[in-house]
Amino acid sequence: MTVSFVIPCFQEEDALAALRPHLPQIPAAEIVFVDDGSTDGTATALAVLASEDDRIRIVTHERNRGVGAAMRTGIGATTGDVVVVYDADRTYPLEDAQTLIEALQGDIDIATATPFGEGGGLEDVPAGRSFLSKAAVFAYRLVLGRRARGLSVFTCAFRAYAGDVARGLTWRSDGFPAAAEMLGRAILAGARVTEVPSRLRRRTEGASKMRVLPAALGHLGTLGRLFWARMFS
Ligand SMILES: Nc1nc2c(ncn2[C@@H]2O[C@H](COP(=O)(O)OP(=O)(O)OP(=O)(O)O)[C@@H](O)[C@H]2O)c(=O)[nH]1
Ligand SMILES: [Mg+2]
Repeated sequence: MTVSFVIPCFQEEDALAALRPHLPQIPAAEIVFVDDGSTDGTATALAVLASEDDRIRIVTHERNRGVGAAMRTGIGATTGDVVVVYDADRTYPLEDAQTLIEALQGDIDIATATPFGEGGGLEDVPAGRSFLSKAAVFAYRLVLGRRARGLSVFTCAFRAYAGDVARGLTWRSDGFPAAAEMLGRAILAGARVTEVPSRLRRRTEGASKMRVLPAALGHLGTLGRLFWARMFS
């Protein structure tokens, strides 16, 4: 079984420098970094990483297109039996990737990390962020119905997917709501999902690009599209 990692990056020169010593711990045969039109030192930082680790491939967007578009490009470039999406800022422990990969057993298609529930946690995460995540759980479960029963998170992008499932997914959102849209579309298509507890901490390098209000508005559009898909297709 081969594993591909996808790591979207936008203005992440500091986070990538901090990721450097951890590269050998990435449990993958292929690591696809997507430089999403960064204008800081991200390209140089990625070139340094690639010179040290021949598993690394770099895909570049000419202009910034958003994390949803970066995941689309990155996943499309993978070849692994399993695809893991991971944030460049390492706000979830890298060690938990192996647990996600191992959770893809039997008929499970997607294993998603969750900070909610037993064994998970949020460390110093801004209140607006956790509120948005919890509100999103309520809304996505309402829209997706019984098939989403029991899920505690939709907005967390840190997941392991069966490779064919990831590469077969289509989603419209180019921004932050993409993580929830991907899960929602997969569930509507019959994918089986499991959750793995993990601890989300506040980022320590670089700046967050996440803006709660635009993300919340984006989720409303995504929820509408998923509701439409559930009802009419
Ligand atoms: N925000 C943002 N992130 C992008 C974009 N393209 C790629 N990314 C990457 O997507 C991942 C998630 O972005 P973050 O800014 O960490 O968003 P977050 O994890 O929700 O919030 P913080 O951890 O608080 O910063 C990071 O690896 C980013 O570098 C983009 O256009 N905007
Ligand atoms: Mg982050």
